[in-house]
Amino acid sequence: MPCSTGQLCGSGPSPISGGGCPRGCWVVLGGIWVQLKVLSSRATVGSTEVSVAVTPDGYADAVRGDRFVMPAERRLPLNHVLDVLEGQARHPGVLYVQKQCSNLPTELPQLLPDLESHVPWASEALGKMPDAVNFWLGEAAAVTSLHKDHYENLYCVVSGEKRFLLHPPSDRPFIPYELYTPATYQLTEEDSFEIVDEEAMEKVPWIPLDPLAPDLARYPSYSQARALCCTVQAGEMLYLPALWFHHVQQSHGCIAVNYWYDMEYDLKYSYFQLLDSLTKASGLD
Ligand SMILES: O=C(O)CCC(=O)C(=O)O
Repeated sequence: MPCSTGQLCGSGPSPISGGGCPRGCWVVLGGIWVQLKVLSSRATVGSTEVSVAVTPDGYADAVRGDRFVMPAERRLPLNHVLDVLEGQARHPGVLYVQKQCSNLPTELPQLLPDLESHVPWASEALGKMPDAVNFWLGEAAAVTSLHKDHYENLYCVVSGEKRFLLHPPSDRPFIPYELYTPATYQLTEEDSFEIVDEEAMEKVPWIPLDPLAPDLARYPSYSQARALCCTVQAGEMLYLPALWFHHVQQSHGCIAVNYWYDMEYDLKYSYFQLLDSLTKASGLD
């Protein structure tokens, strides 16, 4: 059973936030108190347009049928996103501000004075600065499907909570991958969604399995995988090591900022590549 092996990190109320943290709160980053006044006032960033992933069901970058489907992307003022989240305005589909590759400095530079540009202890330990600082704000229905990245991920929750389901890289033999034709959701004039193939793109290897409801008849090896679950609350930070598989859910309106440090392509990476190749060669995939 997924998540039967207990908690990876604390899930009690943050000593700082007292369990609740409206817009504007204090978080601890490696022992340093940092005032994150993210969204402390709609006046600061409300009129700023941000990229928003829009999907019919909350799943961006996920397998749907025989396709790997990416979200429709809309540019919306942050105020509008907040209004939709608060039920004051309507927009078709499920919204998630989640454009990666440093959407915080590129799309919301007004917030930069309110947070640290890096996590000092992590930068010291890893011997480098982050490649990207990302801002996340989404509806409860927005879910990130199981995947892994080549980043050391320092994931800070500012408001609300995120629920991570994690697998170590050593679970790779039990986690299925298949090749999918890439496609993108498009919003029609009638506010419905169409799936349009990305003809020019190569097939995408992706994980078809939903760890919350694994199809064990189709993917029996997954029963040997052992998931770890943790809830990261406002004021807390998760260190999610590179190559760990992760599936992410959130509370409604959760705000998070994370720091991606490129991994070292060292022995750890080579071992993972070996395991990956052996898994494919043995037909376990
Ligand atoms: O917060 C999320 O929804 C996903 C985060 C994630 O996948 C990442 O930081 O790599």
